[in-house]
Amino acid sequence: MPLRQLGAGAWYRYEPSWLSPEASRELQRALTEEVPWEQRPIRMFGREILQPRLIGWAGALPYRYSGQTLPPRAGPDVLRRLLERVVDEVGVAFNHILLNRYRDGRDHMGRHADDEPELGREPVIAAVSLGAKRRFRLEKKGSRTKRTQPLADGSLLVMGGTMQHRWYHAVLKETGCTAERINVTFRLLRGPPGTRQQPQRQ
Ligand SMILES: O=C(O)CCC(=O)C(=O)O
Repeated sequence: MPLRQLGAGAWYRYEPSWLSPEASRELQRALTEEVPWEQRPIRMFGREILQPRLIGWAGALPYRYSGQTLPPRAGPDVLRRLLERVVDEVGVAFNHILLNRYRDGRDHMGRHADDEPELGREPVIAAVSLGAKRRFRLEKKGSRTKRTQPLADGSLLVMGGTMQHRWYHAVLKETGCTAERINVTFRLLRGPPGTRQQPQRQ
């Protein structure tokens, strides 16, 4: 998979056609039907707001982000099969799946980094995109440097190294986008919320 180095140990890999158009369409259909989608509240700047998208998840450990905790939940078989493929491709034993469903271009995701301690020091995070192509914005922390990576239908994105410590990411609003998109994100949780990786021995 093509590798993009962003400096200071931050990198991502992006494969635009990881799934065929037919496989992607079928997966999007199955996930739309089989995942229990919710619009959940999160805490932002001390206020509770509804997330501007629907979410679903699967994993044996709770996952906490933006002031909400997703309890352990089993996923449908279709997700388990996708997890196996992504684990094979990336070589990381992912154990948590978060799904984001953008109903149209008004649904979006604000700037953030996946830097919860239970993800470890340099987490590898993989994401499969299904449906509408959306713009993924990368912003270097403490700088004006920005990059935009369009995420195509059937693509696989893998972020790693210092990416979560040095860069934010976001999914931008796009007026004019009327189609749905599902993002399926794979993480390796090292324990329940707050778990810290043990320091490495010299
Ligand atoms: O929808 C996307 O591609 C981004 C998902 C994301 O940033 C996240 O789950 O943390």
